Amino acid sequence: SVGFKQDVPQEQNVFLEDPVMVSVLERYLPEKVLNEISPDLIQISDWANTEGAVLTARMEEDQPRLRQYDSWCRRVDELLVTEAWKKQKEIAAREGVVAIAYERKYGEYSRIYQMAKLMLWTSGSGLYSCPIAMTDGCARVLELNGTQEMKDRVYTRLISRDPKKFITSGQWMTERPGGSDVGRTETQAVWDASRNCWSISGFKWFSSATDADVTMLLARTHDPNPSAAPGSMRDGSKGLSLYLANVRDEEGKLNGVRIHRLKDKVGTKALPTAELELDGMIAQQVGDNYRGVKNISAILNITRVYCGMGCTAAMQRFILGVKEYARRREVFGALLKDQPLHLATVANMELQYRATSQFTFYCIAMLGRIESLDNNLPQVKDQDIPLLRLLTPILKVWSAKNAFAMSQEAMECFGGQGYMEETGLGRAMRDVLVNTIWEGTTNVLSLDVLRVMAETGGDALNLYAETIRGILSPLKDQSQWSKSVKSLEDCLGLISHHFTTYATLETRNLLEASA
Ligand code: MFK
Ligand code: FAD
Repeated sequence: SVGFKQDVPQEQNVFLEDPVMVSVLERYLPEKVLNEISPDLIQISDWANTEGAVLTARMEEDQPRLRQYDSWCRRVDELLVTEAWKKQKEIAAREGVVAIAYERKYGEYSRIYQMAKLMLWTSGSGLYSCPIAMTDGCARVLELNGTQEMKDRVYTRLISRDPKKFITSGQWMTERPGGSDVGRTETQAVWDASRNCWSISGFKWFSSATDADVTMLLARTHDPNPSAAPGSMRDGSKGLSLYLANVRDEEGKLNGVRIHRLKDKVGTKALPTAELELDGMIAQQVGDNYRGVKNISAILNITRVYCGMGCTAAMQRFILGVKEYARRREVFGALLKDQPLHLATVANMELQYRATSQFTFYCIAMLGRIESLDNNLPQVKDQDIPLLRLLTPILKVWSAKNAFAMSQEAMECFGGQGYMEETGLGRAMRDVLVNTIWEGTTNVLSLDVLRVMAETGGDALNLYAETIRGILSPLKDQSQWSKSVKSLEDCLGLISHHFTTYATLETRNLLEASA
């Protein structure tokens, strides 16, 4: 057709095009490590734009389906996922997206390397980042609390780079009476002496990775003591234990699971999220009896950092896309990039992205140091544990709200085209939105922050104040700072101020470097 044709925004190698990411990595990684991992970060960014983009499009077009009955009306509950989804599993193994964190080749820096790679991989992963997050969390639980048998049989495969060995894990917590309030769990675990295992029955209301090989799940434990009255259980969350189960047996038959139905979701369409009925699922207990919530919290604390990483990755794509379009779209006689008001909008988005990426990697660096504690490396700081415990729920909440707000700004920056499905912004907006809900909603995580404050008698907050002393001049006097924090809003406001200050300092450094 004749007439105007818009100069098309081009895909970019995100790692090479984003000075913010490089600068954040420079802050946390020794030069030698950054030099060594950079080629891998460049190649994964290229992959996300090429094979990753093709696979993601296929996964979106051909969404998971459930074939519940065969032609003879026998219940089969066959979950049908695309070849593209299966291929993602293979790629995840080969690229070591879980393995890097556990091989610990770079000691405390391994987590930073892994999360940087995940950030660049995630846009091409078509939501496979979700099972990867849960797999990583499961690996951490088994590393901390698994028996040697669980480590040999399961853990080694969760962290394998061999696609033939690599397995993924689910995380089944949410039930119909309560997702936030898991103390209302109805699912029960009964000791089966004849099979020397636990037998689990109940109903799990959300299972994101229904094609996972194994799963971690919570269930209310029947008192295994032979002298206990049959069926005796404890109420609330103090009656729950953590279990590990194979989802299918070696022939692919479901292990006491019926797939009730697949969820019809607002976004994350490529992800096979299902409702599951459990009837005699064979499982092993992980960690102590009745410590289920505490034991599964190691997964929550990993997957919540993944949410931070995933939101940062989405924001990175939004800002790079918006800037690329602003270089090509002309309005009222000037490119968008030269229109002051548009520039102000983009600058604000850029600051949000920078602050979020600073915050995310600040937490990831701590996670890496804590995990290297297992190897007794000397550089671990004791303060990291309470600090990360305090900051993880805040990161999750803050990044999720920021990323969704930014998805709206990004859409608007593309004008009417932004609202078209073909630009992918609608999908990105729907997908990023879920981060406000899964792995804990905003208010539930706000209460988690208060839980940490109560449990540590304010020590975690004081540690934080100490850590940022000197960065924020008005807050130099720690005692004053602690006094000024009277509410959760104050706490969030100050943390936001801290990372926005980091982002501003970083902007100054970048400007000086480019001058
Ligand atoms: C790219 C991103 C991909 C991400 C993929 C995600 C896929 C989606 C998967 C899901 O959504 S899985 C379901 C996620 N579900 C949640 O996040 C549940 C949200 N609800 C909460 O977090 C509640 O606060 C909680 C379930 C923990 C409340 O349980 P309780 O038992 O009523 O709380 P309680 O009694 O305060 O805590 C029990 C113990 O756990 C306490 O320790 P003690 O018994 O020793 O005192 C707490 O300190 C401890 N605890 C709770 N949260 C903790 C924790 N410990 C460490 N870290 C935490 N986060
Ligand atoms: P509720 O807990 O009923 O929350 C409803 C509202 O009440 C929320 O606004 C919440 O903030 C508020 N609220 C709750 N408690 C309080 C309180 N004390 N004070 C103030 N407000 C409160 N779960 C899994 O276990 N495994 C999965 O794989 C999984 N995958 C998911 C995939 C998707 C796409 C989605 C959307 C969810 C998934 N979930 C999964 C479930 C998710 O973790 C829960 O939906 C979430 O934790 C909230 O629980 P709920 O749905 O029961 O809501």
